[in-house]
Amino acid sequence: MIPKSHPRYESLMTREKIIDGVKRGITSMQGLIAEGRGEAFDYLMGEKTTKTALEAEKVAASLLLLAGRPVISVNGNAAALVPDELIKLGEAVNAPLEVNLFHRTEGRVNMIIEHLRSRGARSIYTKSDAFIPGIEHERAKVDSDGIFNADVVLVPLEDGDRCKALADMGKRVIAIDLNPLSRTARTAHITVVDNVMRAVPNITGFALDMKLSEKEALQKTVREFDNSENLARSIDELTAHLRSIRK
Ligand code: PTJ
Repeated sequence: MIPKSHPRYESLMTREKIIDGVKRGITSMQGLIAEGRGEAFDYLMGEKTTKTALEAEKVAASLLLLAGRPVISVNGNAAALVPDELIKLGEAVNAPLEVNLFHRTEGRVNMIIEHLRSRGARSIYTKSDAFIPGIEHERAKVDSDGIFNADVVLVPLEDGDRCKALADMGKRVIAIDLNPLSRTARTAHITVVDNVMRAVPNITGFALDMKLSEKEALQKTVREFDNSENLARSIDELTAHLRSIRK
């Protein structure tokens, strides 16, 4: 039992969720390592949503609202950490979910689909009848109506090569990744440098607020966003946070 009064309660609870995901067969063993890396970056950032991340979250919501065929990709870590939040986001922006795994087994794909359905997900792409060109591992397998056909794909925390392959297919990619230096962060069109636990509800909040906004206003928000600049500012925020502790 972790007491709520513990100063790092949220972080420790996140860890418990990932461990639970591994025990249930939803999350891969490698997911534990990914979580550790994420935790380290979150710690360096001060375990809070920065101003820069909040800006990216607003742009992400705008792009999802503008999309014609948005899809939210779900891996083993996202399924363990934010299943309900991803379902809510999907409903807010009309984006079905699709399970897409790096360490893919059919068993784990089906278990995650069942997990999402049991939490209330109604719209999930479940076929694996198409391949993302340029990817030689199992992550290439996608649904021809889902990720393969999407114009905007949200990829919460992952390794980098699929992000580039999706961008090469002409899709707009939104990544959530606490590591502003990662390949995913540098390849995505919009990178949210924030913990997926905070990022997904924030994007949903923006989407609900902006749902009735004019298309032109959303387009302007997306057009004015510069991902490289945003990533550079994330690194500035990280170093500023470290300097503030050093004083
Ligand atoms: O379920 P699978 O088989 O698809 O595998 C999923 C993982 C995440 C294991 C796989 O994609 C992988 O190995 O990813 P990487 O290369 O470890 O990258 C994960 C990235 O996510 C790293 O840059 C971490 O910093 C970041 N990350 C980890 N936890 C979080 C996070 N970003 C946001 N929120 C987190 N909670």
